[in-house]
Amino acid sequence: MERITRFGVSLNSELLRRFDALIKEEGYSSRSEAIRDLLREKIVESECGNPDEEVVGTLTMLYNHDVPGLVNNLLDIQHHCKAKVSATTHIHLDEHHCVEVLLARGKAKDVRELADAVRALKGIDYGKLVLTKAV
Ligand code: NI
Repeated sequence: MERITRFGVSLNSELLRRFDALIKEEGYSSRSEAIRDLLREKIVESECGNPDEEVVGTLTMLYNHDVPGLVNNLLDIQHHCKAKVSATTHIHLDEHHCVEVLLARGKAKDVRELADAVRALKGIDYGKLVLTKAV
């Protein structure tokens, strides 16, 4: 069974007022739940900063599939990278543009290397990587 610890926090009232307004807007039912999420987010961010940490990465990309060689290069990178590509989803946005979300697992440095290689391709208009792990 998980042990729960209570602790007190001192902060100025204006900061607390703004925090309460924000979490109310986001639908939190209590400060505790909002603070737990903030702590997890901070820990995930820090641990994913460790190059050897095992993580899951989602890479959201927007690209123009008409750019010569782009689609082949995209596939080639995914087949040869150190990270393991678990899944991709693809939406044909309009006649020229595609949105693709790629899910990859592996060491943070390998997932970042994959994302960097993809983003550097000519024709990739947008590429945003989010790393996560269980905490
Ligand atoms: Ni497409």
